[in-house]
Amino acid sequence: MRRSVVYSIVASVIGVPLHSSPSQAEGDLTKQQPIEIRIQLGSETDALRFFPDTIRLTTGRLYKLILNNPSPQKHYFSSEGLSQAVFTRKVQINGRDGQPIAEVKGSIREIEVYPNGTAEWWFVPIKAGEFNDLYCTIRGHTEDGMVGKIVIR
Ligand SMILES: [Cu+2]
Repeated sequence: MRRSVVYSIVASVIGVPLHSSPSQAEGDLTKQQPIEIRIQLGSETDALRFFPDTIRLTTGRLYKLILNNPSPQKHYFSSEGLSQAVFTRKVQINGRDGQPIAEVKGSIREIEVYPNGTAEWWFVPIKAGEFNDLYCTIRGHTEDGMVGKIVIR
């Protein structure tokens, strides 16, 4: 009996995992250094805009979308198209001192950011597309121009 076979049997008996979990797989795209993109939701003077309002991404790269709200009111970052085109690694919520206070895992479609708040959306785009459905879902904000476009190549 070869040593690896013996190890397999012993490992299965004593419950040692033979393989690392999928999230630690070799070649895992989410282990790249993230490309940071800062997006402002609104402004200090309460402009109802995303800055910038066009976001360009490339498939297969890890991004850290830093969503910051410097305005006096809350805003949403919502795009069904983007949510369907990316694999989310996590959303990280930071406290006022910039230190992380929570991480959210799983599919994300919409993020609400409160005044002076920041959330980081870490994801890998997995399919190309052009999405004109970025908007803030608060009543009146879309109509006033709080919309944007996401281009994935
Ligand atoms: Cu808004």
